[in-house]
Amino acid sequence: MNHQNLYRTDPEIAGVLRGELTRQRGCIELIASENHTSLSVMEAMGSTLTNKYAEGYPGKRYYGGCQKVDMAEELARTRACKLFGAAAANVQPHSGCQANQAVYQALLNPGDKIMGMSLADGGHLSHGAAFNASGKFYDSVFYGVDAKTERIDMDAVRDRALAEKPALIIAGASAYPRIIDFAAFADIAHEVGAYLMVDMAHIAGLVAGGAHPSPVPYADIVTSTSHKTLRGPRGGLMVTKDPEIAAKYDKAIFPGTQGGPLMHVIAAKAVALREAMQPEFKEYAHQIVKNCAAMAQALAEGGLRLVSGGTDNHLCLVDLSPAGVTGIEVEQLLEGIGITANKNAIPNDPLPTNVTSGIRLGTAAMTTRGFDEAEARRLGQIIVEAIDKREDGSVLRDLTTEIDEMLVKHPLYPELGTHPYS
Ligand code: DSN
Repeated sequence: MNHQNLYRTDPEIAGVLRGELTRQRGCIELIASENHTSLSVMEAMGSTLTNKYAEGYPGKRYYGGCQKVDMAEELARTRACKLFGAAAANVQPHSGCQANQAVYQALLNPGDKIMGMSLADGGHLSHGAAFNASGKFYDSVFYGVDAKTERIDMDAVRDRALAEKPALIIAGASAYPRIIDFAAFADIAHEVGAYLMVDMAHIAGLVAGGAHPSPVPYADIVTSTSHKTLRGPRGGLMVTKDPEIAAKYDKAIFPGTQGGPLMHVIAAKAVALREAMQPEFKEYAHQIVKNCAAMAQALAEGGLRLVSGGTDNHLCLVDLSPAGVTGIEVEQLLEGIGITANKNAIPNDPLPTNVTSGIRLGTAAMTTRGFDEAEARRLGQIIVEAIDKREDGSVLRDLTTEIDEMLVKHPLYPELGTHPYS
């Protein structure tokens, strides 16, 4: 983490790195899909493993010199299997999107029907959105949330599946604050003869820490990113209880959709997976959920409407329309006082996606920094106060000072100190 070479050879990029560290240190990160990895994860990423080509899999590579990277990949696969109770894992996907594309290639033919959660209701673009490869090459249909409860209605999912007869059903979301009933999804998939894929990207860390039910016993195949609640490097992975599906998936990743795997990222995934096996990670995962509940309660008490009425996981989706503000306005307002978050459509949002009526708030990163429930609750109150008094510069200044005090209490990467090269 000492960037003295970079400062010498490329001061512009060194300055960007320094600036990003300062930015992350200077704001409370509430983007639900982000986290702060350990320095060990970052050390594994910034390593000589970035130099190595290793197309293929451990023991069956198309390049020589793969002894060490084989060990890294084997460790990552074994740890992923152990952590999630799976029979097989693939840690090569470069991202969550690519992890998903490989499922379609492994299990479907172009034109087959897939059924995922609609993007407008909290699903992900790689689950069949028209502008994504998943929607261009497959015939995608969608389920959503119930108009009243704003939760997934499993009877409605079943009716849609019976009517559409998809070859693959996808469970998993980007902006859904409730527990997903994987057993019910599996029953429906079995009834209609579909595969069940679960994309657990958002909740993987909660699953690992026992703070959300695991999809692995129910799904034919489970994909994830490694950088959200799981707190690893940016990347994707797949786990399954079915070795035959795993064999098809391996071919779909390489040579199907990717060439050389990113061995430095795979080593970093192994580090993160080991971290997620430690008892402290269980506490961390449960604390994320407790913090989110505390923050959400304060938001609701302050008069904001929570989509679905609350949260069971690491995120809440806030309907800002009662306060007469938009998602983009609140995103910018919060950034001004030291909180990073993202605007997000709410179900049946009348506003365009670059404006939105909602904001998505997640507690994975702030929990990594050591925030507890009382502080999460206060953060919820601060957000309400900032929205209510958005025209009052002196209130906003006071709130900024309070956020600064919280940040000082929970420093980020204190080990890096203030060394100019850090
Ligand atoms: N972009 C991620 C998120 O923010 O939820 C999903 O890929």
